[in-house]
Amino acid sequence: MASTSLEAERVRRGLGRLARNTRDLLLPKQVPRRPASSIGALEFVRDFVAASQPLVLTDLPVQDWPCLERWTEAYLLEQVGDPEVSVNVTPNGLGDFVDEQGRFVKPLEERLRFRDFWGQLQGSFSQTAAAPRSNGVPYLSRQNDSLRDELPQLMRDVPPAVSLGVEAFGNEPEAVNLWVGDSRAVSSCHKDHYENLYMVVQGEKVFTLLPPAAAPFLHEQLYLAAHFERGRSCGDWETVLDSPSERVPWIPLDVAAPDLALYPDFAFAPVVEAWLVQILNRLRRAKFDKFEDLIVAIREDGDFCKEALDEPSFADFKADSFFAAGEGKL
Ligand SMILES: O=C(O)CCC(=O)C(=O)O
Repeated sequence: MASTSLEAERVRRGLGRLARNTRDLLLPKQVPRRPASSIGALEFVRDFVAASQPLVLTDLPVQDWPCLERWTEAYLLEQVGDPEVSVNVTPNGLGDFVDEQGRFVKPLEERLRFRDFWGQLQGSFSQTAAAPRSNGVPYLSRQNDSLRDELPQLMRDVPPAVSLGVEAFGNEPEAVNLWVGDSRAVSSCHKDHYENLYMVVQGEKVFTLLPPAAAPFLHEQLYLAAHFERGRSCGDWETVLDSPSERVPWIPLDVAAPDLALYPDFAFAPVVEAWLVQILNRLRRAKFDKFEDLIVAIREDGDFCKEALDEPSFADFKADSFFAAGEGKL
């Protein structure tokens, strides 16, 4: 018995050292940003993939990504308004999370015409997280190849594969997903065992990223699986245990606001935040030569943001309906 606990302590210390070394030697203070054309597969694999390091690729060529120009509301509704898509709906915006009763809760999956999903999303911009719409927070977030499977009409607007990924990972993409949602939709902390290339077509996306060495410090446990269902009266939601309910391993903590009293090991986990942003391309072309520089500065320095946007040359930018509607969120 004594030797088992000694062994456990030795492993615990070793994992702690690995996490500390990862933080000190490998974790970038900020996720590096590189123009896509400046990096080849060898460098990508050597410096990023093999070392489990994230990278933001900027300046993607518009000719390879027609979606950047084409995906306006009018275009999307014309192309895919009527087909049905699977939409994950939750009362609180949280997909796949551990609730206060210690259940692993999955969203309600509803089939909606794309135009009805879009209408619900637009209708909810005036709502806040504190007062969510009674019919829930919709997030088009199906896995398993949702773009090719449910919206193949849009595949002409993206390359069939990203050549850097094909060369670096050694295969064509196993799944191409399209996810559409607003700022209330939050994916809880989870482990991905696949390499991911993530493209933001419009808006802003923030990732909290943890290297593999953080895994022992995430308080992962088994939870009974449950799902959301709509209640009897409009606006009511119920959490219902799956039948039969399996135990699912999941991470219970909120990495954006971890409760260290409840989850003290998380203090040892190395963490870095990555944010991606894509503003409507027409604004980008019209207003900025060095758009990435402006956005980085805005993100890092709120005062710069205020000053920059107060300059007369940015007046049109600020008045654009995209920002006036509060969607820009910069
Ligand atoms: O976009 C999200 O909300 C989560 C994305 C994700 O979980 C993933 O790419 O693995």
